[in-house]
Amino acid sequence: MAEPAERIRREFAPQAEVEEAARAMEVFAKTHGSEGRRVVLITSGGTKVPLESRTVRFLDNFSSGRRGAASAEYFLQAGYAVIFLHRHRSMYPYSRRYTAVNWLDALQIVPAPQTDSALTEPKLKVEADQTNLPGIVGVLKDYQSIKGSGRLLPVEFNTLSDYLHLLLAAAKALSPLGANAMFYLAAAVSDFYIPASEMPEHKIQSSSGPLQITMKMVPKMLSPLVKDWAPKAFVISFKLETDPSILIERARKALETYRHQVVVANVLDTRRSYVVVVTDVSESKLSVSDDEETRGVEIEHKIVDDLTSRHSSFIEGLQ
Ligand code: 9Z3
Repeated sequence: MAEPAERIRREFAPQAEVEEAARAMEVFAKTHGSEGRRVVLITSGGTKVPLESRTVRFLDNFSSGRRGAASAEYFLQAGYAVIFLHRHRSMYPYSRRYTAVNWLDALQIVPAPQTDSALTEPKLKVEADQTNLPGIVGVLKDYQSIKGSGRLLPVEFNTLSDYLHLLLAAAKALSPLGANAMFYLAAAVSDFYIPASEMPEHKIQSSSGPLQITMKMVPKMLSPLVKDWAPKAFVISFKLETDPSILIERARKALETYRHQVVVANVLDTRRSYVVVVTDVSESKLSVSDDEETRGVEIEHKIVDDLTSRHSSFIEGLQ
């Protein structure tokens, strides 16, 4: 295994049950691979970078995980098997539509039909008020059908360190699938971290005055992923900027540096309605109009449609 993998093992202590998740991903990839199904690894959500070993404070970022969770639904709809590598408590496929709902307002206690003798306590059941949960019947049906199909494997990370270990494990699991594997790297991963050896053990004291920290660069995973870990896979990274004027140039730079297939470029403020799909030879703008938005069209649907067809061409050796 190439040097970056060694560095991850040496410098980042995982907290999650990485080995168990690694085994689950391997079995999942084997099962779906042997049935000829395409498998996509979606990464989603932000990462948490601790400032102390007994962590009180950490550095986080804005990502809600909506892009990843919505995309997972559309990949599942397109027939893919999905490993959903997501930040703990970030948005989740299907349930993401109800993150703003207070469930206690949406549920009611009602009497249940009595089957036993009159001596037992009256039975109660809980009913959902659908006005507070728009579309719940359809969403629940989709969720249950996908769950039953075994095509969705959720894997959670919390810290940057967990993420790095799990991405490496996922790449190993998917590599045997060759071009049938897709990596859809939508997580907003920290570029900076403090190595365990340089981290204070205890809570940093404010009595010591203003805080100055120096952070190291996180190893770029895309490079070994494309070159060594899963060299035949179809790899998509996301490029996020706040300044639209440098977006495409940065996306092109990433393609040149890592030599993968696609960069989906987006700007923080407009990311829900506009992205550019950038390849070596093309730039395709995808957008959601106001009218489409009111009809519930999501940009992720368009991104996934675009990428699944590019993936087909890639498998056929055309891209
Ligand atoms: C993205 O650009 C995603 O589209 C968003 C989605 C994180 C903006 P939300 O989770 O937002 O739906 O709220 N992801 C990649 C962001 C990133 O950090 N990319 C790195 C970079 O731009 C390269 S891998 O340098």
